[in-house]
Amino acid sequence: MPKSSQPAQRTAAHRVAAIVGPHLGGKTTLISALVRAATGRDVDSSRAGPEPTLDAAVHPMTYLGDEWSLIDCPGFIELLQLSYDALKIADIAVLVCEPTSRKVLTLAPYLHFLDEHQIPHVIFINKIDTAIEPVGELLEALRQVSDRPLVLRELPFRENGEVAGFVDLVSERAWHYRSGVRSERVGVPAEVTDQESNAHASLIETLADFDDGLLEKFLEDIMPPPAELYEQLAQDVQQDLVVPVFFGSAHERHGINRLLKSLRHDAPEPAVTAARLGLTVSDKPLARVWCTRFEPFIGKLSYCRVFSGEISQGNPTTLAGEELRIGTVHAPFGKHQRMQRAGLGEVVAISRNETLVTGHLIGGAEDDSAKWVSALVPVFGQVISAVQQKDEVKLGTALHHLTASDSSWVLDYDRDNHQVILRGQGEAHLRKAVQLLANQYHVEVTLTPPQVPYRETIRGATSQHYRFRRQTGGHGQFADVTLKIRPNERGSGLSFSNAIVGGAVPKRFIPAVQKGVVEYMGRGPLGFPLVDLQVELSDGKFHTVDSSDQAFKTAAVLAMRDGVGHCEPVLLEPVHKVVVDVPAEFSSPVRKTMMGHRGQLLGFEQRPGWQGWDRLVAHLPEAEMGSLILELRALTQSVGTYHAEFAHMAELSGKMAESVVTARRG
Ligand SMILES: Nc1nc2c(ncn2[C@@H]2O[C@H](COP(=O)(O)OP(=O)(O)OP(=O)(O)O)[C@@H](O)[C@H]2O)c(=O)[nH]1
Ligand SMILES: [Mg+2]
Repeated sequence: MPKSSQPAQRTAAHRVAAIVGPHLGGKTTLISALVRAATGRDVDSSRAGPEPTLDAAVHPMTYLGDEWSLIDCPGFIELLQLSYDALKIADIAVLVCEPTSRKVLTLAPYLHFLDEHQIPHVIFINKIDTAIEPVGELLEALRQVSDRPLVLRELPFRENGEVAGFVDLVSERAWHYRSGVRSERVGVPAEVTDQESNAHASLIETLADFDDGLLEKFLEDIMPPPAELYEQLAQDVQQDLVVPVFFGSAHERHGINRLLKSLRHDAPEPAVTAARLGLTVSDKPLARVWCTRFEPFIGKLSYCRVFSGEISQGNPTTLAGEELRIGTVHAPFGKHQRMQRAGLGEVVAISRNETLVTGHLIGGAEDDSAKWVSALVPVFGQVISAVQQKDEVKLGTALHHLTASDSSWVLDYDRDNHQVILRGQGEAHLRKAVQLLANQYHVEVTLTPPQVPYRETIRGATSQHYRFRRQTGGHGQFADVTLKIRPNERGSGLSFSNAIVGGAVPKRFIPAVQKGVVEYMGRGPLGFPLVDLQVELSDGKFHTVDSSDQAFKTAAVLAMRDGVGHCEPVLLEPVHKVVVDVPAEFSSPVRKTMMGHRGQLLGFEQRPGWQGWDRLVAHLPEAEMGSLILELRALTQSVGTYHAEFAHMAELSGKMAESVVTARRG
């Protein structure tokens, strides 16, 4: 037997593997299969079949004396943040995919993150029991989306068209799948021997790129022993130089032991991961908070991974240099039983510590939150409001919890309408929030599309006179103003000036005139706030007894009302600069969609650092952006995305403007 497939003498420190990949790839099923193969126990026998995973879940596993935490990550694209957060503390990732090259594009968001952060990873092609395509074709498709060289670790052989087993391309031994139990060792089937030696050679060739000794042997046609290959593979995987590709069936429990062995052998120790993450370890406690949750009965739980020292209850430590006392320490799974302590590499949940947030480094001397990569940018927003007014305070607290538990949920405040907007990664992401609010916080909410912050301005100019005079009871009210109203430069707001010389209107009344003008700007003739006007007080009259601030303010408001109406009021809509990233094959339909949304293309280039992707830059009216992400996803196998920033206000006229104004008038 090759040396490395025997239990090693030394036991590794507790390691963490994050299981990631697109929705329905079989991640949860794979974790059940791994835990069962490693321990002989089921993860949770009460569950009939896996449901879509909505939160990262930690599963403990002991395999050949090694302790593991497997993190089951959600696959929905809108919950991607939770995978990213888990990956940031993992020693290794298993990227699970389906056996069709058509779906390979959906791996891009994961592969890019893994490559960018140099996180060691392996690919597991799952559902091989349903595979029709040859594995070679799949591998080619995978190579199109991976920056790192891929190393096929197994070669399949088929019986009656179905994959019946595999040849391990390092040991060159063949295994035949058996239903529900360990695979059986068989001879390498004759029909794959040629293919096998080619694949074996190509594995060595890839590894030789990273080792001169191996390269020499390869060039001299000397076959290195399996032990040397295993060793080289482990080294390369740990440095994220190569990515081994396995296949199997989580459902049929095929190919599971091979994957377990790879994890055991190829995943780096937590100390190595700490170094990769730039953490300085000592014997003092050091732990990164990677997940925050609010559980019924327990309350806030901060999940952290220990990178050095020990985390235990009451243990005094620091947070960004300030003193921090660790509360109760819990197991990060099941019923969250209390734990005495957690050591190197372990994942634990600390309860009810109000200061801790995701990304914090417990034991850190300084604030290093910059090392925690920021959140995904929001791409979809809705106004969120409590159905019952009495729930508003409760909703505030609950939303605070939500945004702490998933940094890709963010709150925005719409000042025009005094509404709270919940932003996130899409409709389903927001629906998840609604469900949590109902089930866990007992707050019923509604989601409605946010209102576009339209403005209005004028195209023409006028000089408007208004005399305000009223005689009621005692002394009357009198103010007389003439306002010159003109368009102002776009984006420059209101410029008010006083051109009166000689005291036609005494200085003390000028602020009241200005107040009246400003007040009128709050709502123009079309029903929206007015912007970009020049208003000059050019003339006026006053009365020594009857004039007052109030009278001048009223006169100014009414002069504005009459005057602006004569200046061709026009609607302004916000336009954003939108940067859309999509796989190149979808650029053309995406571009059409953008044009269909009144987009103006500004630029078109290759997405920097993303081979095979395009970047479209366009001006797009905010009114057209409400469902942009949903349309992009529909066109791009869910991987297309965008970010936007406000660019300018643009005039809107014609039928569209009419319907906006009509809607405003109700
Ligand atoms: N045929 C076949 N089906 C599988 C296999 N593994 C998983 N499935 C099925 O695929 C479906 C999805 O499996 P899950 O394990 O829930 O997938 P997941 O990746 O965890 O999905 P999310 O949590 O939503 O991302 C289930 O119906 C599984 O029974 C497999 O190896 N072969
Ligand atoms: Mg799942």
